[in-house]
Amino acid sequence: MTLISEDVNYYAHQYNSSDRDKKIITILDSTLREGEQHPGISFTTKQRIQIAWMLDSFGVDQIEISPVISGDHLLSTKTIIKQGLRADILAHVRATKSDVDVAISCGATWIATYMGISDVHLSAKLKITREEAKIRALEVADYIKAHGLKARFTMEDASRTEPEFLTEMCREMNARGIERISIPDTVGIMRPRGMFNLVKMVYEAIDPSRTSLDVHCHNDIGLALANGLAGCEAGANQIHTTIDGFGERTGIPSLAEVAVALTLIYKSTNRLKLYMLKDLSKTVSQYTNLGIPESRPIVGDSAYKHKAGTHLAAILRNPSAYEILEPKTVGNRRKIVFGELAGKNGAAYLLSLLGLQTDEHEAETLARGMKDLRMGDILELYLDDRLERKILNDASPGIGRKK
Ligand code: HCA
Ligand code: CU
Repeated sequence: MTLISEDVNYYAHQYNSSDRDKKIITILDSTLREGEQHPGISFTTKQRIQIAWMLDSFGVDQIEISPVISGDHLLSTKTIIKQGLRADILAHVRATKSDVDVAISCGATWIATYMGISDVHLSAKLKITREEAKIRALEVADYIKAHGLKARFTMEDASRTEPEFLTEMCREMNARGIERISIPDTVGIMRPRGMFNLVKMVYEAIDPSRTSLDVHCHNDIGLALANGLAGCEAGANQIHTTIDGFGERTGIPSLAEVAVALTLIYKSTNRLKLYMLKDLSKTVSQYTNLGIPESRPIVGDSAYKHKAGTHLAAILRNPSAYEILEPKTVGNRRKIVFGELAGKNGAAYLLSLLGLQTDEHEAETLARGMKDLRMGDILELYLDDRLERKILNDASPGIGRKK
């Protein structure tokens, strides 16, 4: 059977079932809370406000910040709440009445409380029994609801919690009309199928019309993004991110990867301004001084560089041969790398940029010369405007691209 489509990624989308399971999945960004838990990161109040504005304008649905860390965080939380952004601002605090009071004093309308409910968290951290934990959690939930506020409850260390206890806690929260429950893989131990099973179990235990599920996955083995997306396939409708994936230890999924995955391969309808992704990453890297690894997907400098001769030959005709999206749609740029791997087509392009008339023989000589120099990569170039324009006209920009 031959399926005919204009979209070069058509068959990939068929394998992914992207057209079948389209559903709206929103993003909560936790750069200001989880992100600041990354070693070496501490924003100023002014930086936090700027990041919140940028995230809001980018289009995330919720932004999380903790007011209880310091006086400075308290001030940031109050000020960000006052900005009247479109995104909900969630004050993230421990599940205690005194922490909730701090969140309320900030003017928060959304409060996210968390409690470690696995046996190891109950014994090593809270030093209470499951029964005591349940009483405390429900008291706090009732307390928030008595104030007429919206609430999320995080079942911290959910992936290592006894399933009966986890589902019982979720059912109780559900019955109290808690708007959202977060199911985190706090230690990053899950594989995608495991995260799917965990979220599905919770989803089936509650009435999802009363309570929606968030997934929050840590990246200790590098599976955070895959696990988070698996959780969304199982019933969660919101995924947690931070800009560049910073967070406790090795962090959580990056905003850029999640935003592109949701848009391109999950076909989730959204209003995200993907072209801001590179700038968001640059802004945060200026504030953290941690830099952006050049190989980082979407926002890294090498994300859309092409080097091998066979790749260059194709890219110069139609970049879709080796790109899944037009780099400008995520605020990045395409570059080609000239050096010993460039080959005849790369060499011919270089000669044409220099305004030199070329025949095949000259291009081959230059390609051989570059190989014999053994100098590795000699230069990197953006495609010239004329060719970029031609490519943009030939292959439609952005997400759906022509063959
Ligand atoms: C933490 C724990 C947390 C909470 C996640 C959430 C986790 O550092 O306080 O509230 O959704 O990973 O379990 O980040
Ligand atoms: Cu976390």
